[in-house]
Amino acid sequence: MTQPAALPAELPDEAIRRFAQIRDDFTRMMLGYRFGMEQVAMRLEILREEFAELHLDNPIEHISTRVKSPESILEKAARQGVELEIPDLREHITDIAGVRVICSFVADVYRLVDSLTAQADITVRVVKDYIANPKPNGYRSLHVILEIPVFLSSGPVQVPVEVQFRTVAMDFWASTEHKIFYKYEGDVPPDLRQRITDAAATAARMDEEMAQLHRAVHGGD
Ligand code: 0O2
Repeated sequence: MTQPAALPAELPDEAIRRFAQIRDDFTRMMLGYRFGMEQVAMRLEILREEFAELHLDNPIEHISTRVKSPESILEKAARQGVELEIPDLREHITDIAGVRVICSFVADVYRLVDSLTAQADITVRVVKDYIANPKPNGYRSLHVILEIPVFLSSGPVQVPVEVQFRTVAMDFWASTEHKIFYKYEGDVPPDLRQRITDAAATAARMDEEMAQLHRAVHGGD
């Protein structure tokens, strides 16, 4: 078993004890998020394999996962005025564990959300439908913050996981927009901002065109 790193001997016992407690609590919290995220990804993989094996229309193109870094959690907590205590972080920072699911068609997004959230031990906390109501810059995706149980040695914990569902076209726009914002460090000139928003509309038209082609070939509404 890995032993925790030794602390400097000159620190008072109480400070060492408190530090070790915070470190262990934080490690346990992050483990819970990782396991929760892996559980959600596994549930989605099961659906994907089921669709594939039964030769049904597979709605899932790609699944990715990430746990927010401690720096990014602390930065978001500071930005939102959240206390740097574990119960406060648990309550208010709901995207520590993230899963992103890329679907072929918009209809697949809604079909998949329904299949996942119908599972008996999954609780939906928040749904943000930026497909029905895109952000002003054109960002589209469906975000679901759900809770899934994770069974640790200390007992079960309900872990919130943010799942972002989007189409390939939405994902292409979002990842490219993210890069452009990074390059300009958030200060994008207005004409470029407008072009980014126009590009989001182009991506939405592409989704609609592909859905129409799919219906023309395979039927359906
Ligand atoms: P990362 O690395 O992808 O996790 P906040 O998280 O404070 O921004 P809120 O209300 O908690 O705000 O969440 P929101 O806006 O519903 O969703 C936040 C996440 O959605 C972001 O996470 C992005 O992944 C994605 N997102 C939201 N808006 C945009 C956008 O305009 N462009 C792009 N490319 N992605 C967006 P993070 O933490 O920013 O990053």
